[in-house]
Amino acid sequence: MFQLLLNYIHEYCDAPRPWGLYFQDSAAPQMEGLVELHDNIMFYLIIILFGVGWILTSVIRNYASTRSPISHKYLNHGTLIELVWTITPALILILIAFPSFKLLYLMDEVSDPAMSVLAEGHQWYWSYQYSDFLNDDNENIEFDSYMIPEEDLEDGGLRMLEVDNRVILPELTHIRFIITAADVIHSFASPALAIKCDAYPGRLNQVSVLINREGTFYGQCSEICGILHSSMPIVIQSVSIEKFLTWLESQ
Ligand SMILES: [Cu+2]
Repeated sequence: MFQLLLNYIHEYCDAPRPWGLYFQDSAAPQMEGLVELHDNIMFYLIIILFGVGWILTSVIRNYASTRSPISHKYLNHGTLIELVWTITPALILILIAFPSFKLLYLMDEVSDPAMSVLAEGHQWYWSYQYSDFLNDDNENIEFDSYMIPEEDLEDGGLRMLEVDNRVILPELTHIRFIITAADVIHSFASPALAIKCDAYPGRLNQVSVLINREGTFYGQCSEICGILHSSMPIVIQSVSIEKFLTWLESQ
């Protein structure tokens, strides 16, 4: 029973929901960082929103009145207010820029990965290669991952998101994704893992990820790449290391 519940959680609880407006639940340290940066910026944004809103309503309501704190006093010229509205935004921008750059360079770092996965975008599917592992025929483990069309979906399968071959990855392991494309520009993306990386033909881009829990994470190609751009989803399933080894064994 418990196992059944756990399977359900791992299978469905990270799936995107209709009308989902906020981030998906994070499953990687980078995503925690992004959510934190977002909340940080929202803090300043709300202060600015209310500040500007107050000034605007004040100007509209009291424009002709001598009681007006803003519109009357600074109708022609005001050195002080000009200094304030120049320096304050500059300071706020600096306050936003520092954590932003910190996160940007932190996410750029690919530190000593335990394994690499090559993801190659094609019109219109993804193919994956586990170049660190060989199968019984001494070949790299590689497979294509196609979307399952709506009429072939099993009960509970997600429309336009389910694929025939998922990317299986171990949890709590430093993984490097090498991302490229075979034909046109695609983009490899998984919101819960904070991955979004352009896939260019003839170029290898890399991102690193550490998935900190088990789960099934959905993403989509995020660069308009042709008529079936919306039909090349990405499904990354994170499992325990034992399960990952069993899966490797079966390839
Ligand atoms: Cu694409």
